[in-house]
Amino acid sequence: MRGVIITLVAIALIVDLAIIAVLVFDLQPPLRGGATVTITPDFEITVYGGETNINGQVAYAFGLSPDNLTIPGPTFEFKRGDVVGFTFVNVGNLPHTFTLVLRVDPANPEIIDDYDTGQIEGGGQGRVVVQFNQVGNLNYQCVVPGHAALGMWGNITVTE
Ligand SMILES: [Cu+2]
Repeated sequence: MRGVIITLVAIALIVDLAIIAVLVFDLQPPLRGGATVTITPDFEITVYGGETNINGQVAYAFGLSPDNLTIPGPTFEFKRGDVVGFTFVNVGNLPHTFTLVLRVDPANPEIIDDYDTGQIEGGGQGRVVVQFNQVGNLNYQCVVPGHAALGMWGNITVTE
């Protein structure tokens, strides 16, 4: 009997944590492109990213043009409800990602839902479509370990 109760408490905790995770940033629906896209973006943004040189230093960064990558990357400001299609173009040679995260963490990023291009090879492109349903601040980064520490991250703000 005690085992059953402990199991039920554990299940209840897991359910609670899952609900909290959804409420932390309610981004719907988790779209990846292709046949799964069911809504049309209000905005299309092309984000470039890869290895570059900033002030003579090797840097990994994002930008709005291939020859202007910055640390941090461009700040995006949206209104609640905006549907945004991000196309990520890897202008570097190494694999990189464009990924929405709760906060920048080069080693253990907390990826929001499924908003992650996955690793895109040099010269390749990935896509993420997001509806921003909640006011708040979040980040994007490359989730290849260590890349955010070299500069591959940026801010997203959602206002009412
Ligand atoms: Cu990267």
